[in-house]
Amino acid sequence: MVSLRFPFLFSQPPKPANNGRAHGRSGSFSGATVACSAIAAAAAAGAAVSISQNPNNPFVQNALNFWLSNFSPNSNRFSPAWGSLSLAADQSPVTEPKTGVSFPAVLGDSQRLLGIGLRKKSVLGLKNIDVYAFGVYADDGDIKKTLAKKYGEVSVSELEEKKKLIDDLMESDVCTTVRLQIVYGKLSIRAVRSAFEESVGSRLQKFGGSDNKELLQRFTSQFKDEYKIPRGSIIDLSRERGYVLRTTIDGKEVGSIQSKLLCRSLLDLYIGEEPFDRQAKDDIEQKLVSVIQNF
Ligand code: DAO
Ligand code: DAO
Repeated sequence: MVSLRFPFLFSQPPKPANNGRAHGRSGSFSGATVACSAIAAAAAAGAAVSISQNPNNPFVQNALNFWLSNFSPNSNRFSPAWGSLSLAADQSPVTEPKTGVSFPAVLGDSQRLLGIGLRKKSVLGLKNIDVYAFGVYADDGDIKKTLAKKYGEVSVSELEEKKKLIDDLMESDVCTTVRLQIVYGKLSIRAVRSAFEESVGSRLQKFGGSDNKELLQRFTSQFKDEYKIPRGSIIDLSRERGYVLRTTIDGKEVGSIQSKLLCRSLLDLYIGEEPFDRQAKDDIEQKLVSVIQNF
């Protein structure tokens, strides 16, 4: 009897999403990948049934070889094409339902949208305002090189494994972009600075321990008082190779700062332990798992 890794696949059925809200948000971009996985699962199930009936049938053997080379999580033979195919298949933009803001599925050819969410802020404890919608992107090739190798063979459905995976993404040198699309119409640079000092500042403290005022100031001093960030502005915060955090506003570069701690702290706002939007973090985690398992 041939030894197969089917249990891996069967213990990991592709989950389109964990609830209705997530499905509404991510359905259009995860659909293709999920459909492919479902075909793979069906093919595997078919092969398994046939094998138990007649393992020497050449048709069955061919089908099995095909499945093993194309869909086995440990196989590298066809995976580059498979990887880029699934990136190309995930082409439809995703719209954040509350604000109607839309995010492209792919940024700069190789960064794939993992999930979207909403940053709210409570003002004087009285009302909650929607400040911006965000999308988290990560480089497909980097995910493959750095994370798929490590997690491709383990069952990432385990909560503990998911936590390690997301921690690894935050710590790693995988190129990522957090795109912010401003929806609040009265955002002042002063408010941005003070929000940043509070949110990122607390993370710098948490992960860096010592005094990080200088780093914080270096970052906030990039935002000149004369900048305008009206509703509709797009701010990209990109972690580039070597832990360089590059900020652009509407495509224009504002500045770059090399700091692993700063990069880590920024990503923590969206995918760390106390994210701005918990549902977004869950969706991102889920999407990352499915990307890794479909390489
Ligand atoms: O107008 O008083 C007010 C509310 C301002 C809220 C500002 C929140 C800023 C959040 C950071 C935005 C980063 C682009
Ligand atoms: O939401 O609390 C938060 C912080 C988000 C990071 C903000 C980076 C802002 C860069 C904007 C420059 C505007 C001139």
